[in-house]
Amino acid sequence: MDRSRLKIVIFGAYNAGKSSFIQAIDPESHHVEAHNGDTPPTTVGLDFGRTVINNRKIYLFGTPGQERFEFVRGILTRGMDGAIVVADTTHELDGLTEETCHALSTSGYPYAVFLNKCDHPDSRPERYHMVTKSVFSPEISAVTGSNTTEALHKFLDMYF
Ligand SMILES: Nc1nc2c(ncn2[C@@H]2O[C@H](COP(=O)(O)OP(=O)(O)OP(=O)(O)O)[C@@H](O)[C@H]2O)c(=O)[nH]1
Ligand SMILES: [Mg+2]
Repeated sequence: MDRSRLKIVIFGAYNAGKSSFIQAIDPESHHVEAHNGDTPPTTVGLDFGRTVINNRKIYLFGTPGQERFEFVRGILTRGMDGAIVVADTTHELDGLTEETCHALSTSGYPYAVFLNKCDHPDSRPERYHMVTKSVFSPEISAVTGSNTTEALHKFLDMYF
């Protein structure tokens, strides 16, 4: 397998911080969103970002958080080398995150759970204990950028 390029797919619930994480890693990342009236914009298609770590090209593909975009998630996982689940630690563990972690744990793909929004006063990373027990699960903040690059480096070092 060609390990000089890696496709990493970013999963996570609606509003978890997937787009923000990709933006933190690659400020020039591209992002497709839908504007519907006064609700906050949400990702319809995908986010795409890239970076180079240890001479390796890393391609990050963000998946849409909303259930109705399930088909897009299916397309984005083709050719995936590894996955990162972004978890919103200001909210309780949700069904999509739990199902995604379960599916990844039985799939054999390298994956990690990035505990996001740790800068927020309501952040409680222990909410995700059930899905982080035996998985690399660093605490990050996608908006401040805190620990984002370091966590991605460690994840890649662990598996690739
Ligand atoms: N305090 C805090 N807010 C964050 C953090 N990451 C994301 N947010 C906020 O959470 C909201 C959602 O962030 P997005 O990056 O759009 O989340 P997403 O997972 O891409 O959302 P969808 O694509 O709609 O599912 C935004 O208002 C962000 O500013 C973080 O680390 N800390
Ligand atoms: Mg998004």
